Amino acid sequence: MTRPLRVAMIGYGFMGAAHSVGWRQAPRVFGLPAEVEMAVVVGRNGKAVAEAATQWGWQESATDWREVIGRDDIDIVDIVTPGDSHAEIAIAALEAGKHVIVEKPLSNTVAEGEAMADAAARAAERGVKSMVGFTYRRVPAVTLLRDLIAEGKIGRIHRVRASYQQDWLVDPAAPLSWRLQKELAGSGALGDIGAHAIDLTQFVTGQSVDRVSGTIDTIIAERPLADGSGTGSVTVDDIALFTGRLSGGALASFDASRFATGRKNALAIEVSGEFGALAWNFEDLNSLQYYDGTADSRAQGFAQILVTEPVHPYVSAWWPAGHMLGYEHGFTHQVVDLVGAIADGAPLHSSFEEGLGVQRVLDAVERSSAAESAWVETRSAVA
Ligand code: SOE
Repeated sequence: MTRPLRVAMIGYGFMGAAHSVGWRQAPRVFGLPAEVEMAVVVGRNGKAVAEAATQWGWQESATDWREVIGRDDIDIVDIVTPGDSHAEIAIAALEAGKHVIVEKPLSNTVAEGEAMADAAARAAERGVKSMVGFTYRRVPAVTLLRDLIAEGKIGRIHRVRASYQQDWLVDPAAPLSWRLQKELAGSGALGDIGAHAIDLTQFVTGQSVDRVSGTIDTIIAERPLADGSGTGSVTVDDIALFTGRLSGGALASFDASRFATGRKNALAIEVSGEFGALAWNFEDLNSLQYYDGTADSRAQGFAQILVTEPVHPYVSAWWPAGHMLGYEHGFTHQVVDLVGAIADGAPLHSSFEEGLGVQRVLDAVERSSAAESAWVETRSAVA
């Protein structure tokens, strides 16, 4: 029998916790084609990473990712560090022959993303798999939404509305975390959560966002440093608004904000087509709204499909029909798909190439905003 696939996770913040849940649950709940072992978690602070290892069930902890990547007993490298180290770690891991999963967004810049996609393509020739953690694709209702569009249920796509709203930066006392520094995070709301809205749009429609026009804004430019030693500059956007033209011709609008007062994690997408529409939002993540424009006109209206049945994607491995899933299940499904691709050669989506595509859209939005070419003075007035 072949030995288990042994995983090293680099990083151990919020996403480290979420990925750990995925690695722990997937082999227990799904019949995976290979055994998986949570071998080692890596971080710079030895004491803190050792505690994380104990809490989440990793066999050991380490402080030097290069040494871990060089180990023969490691098969998969899971990267959950801030974006500034994604390219270096992922390329080194791929060149060492390790399968790689990296948190979104793929990289901080298009140039890094291109180097990563090149490294992934070269590694793929040797059977090495790579994946970007666009987890929301793997929410059963989102996968179903994609499947129904692909089957033609709503016909030609006319319009997409994608929005991701959070409010954790409304408080001026919120400290200057790494997510607010361009050199660490790449961008702000745009890349952190707008990337999900772009990815979902491209995933469910099967179309690329080919052109954009956008505006980004920073509302609070100076924030307290986490260690209390003063303040520092916010160098990323707080809000990103943009429109996009899809490869099939339809218009899409995108709205990403970490200043949406009262909205905690409101990711939503609605796709309007010639025969109907489909809508999903994270706050009701087991439901898919479906409007069938071909139904008897007296009985038309958005219907709620509860995506909790064994016929639905990923669901049959979990609970009896009708029992709900949550945020963490997407991370488990991500592991199921990656291990399936490694062990059985099952097709894998959210490739580095797709991650690079999202990166190109993020970059285009920033360039569009800097150019301000879309602004037209209106001479409107209010009383
Ligand atoms: C922070 O805004 C964040 O954790 C994102 O980075 C994640 O991708 C999203 O799932 C939740 O919000």
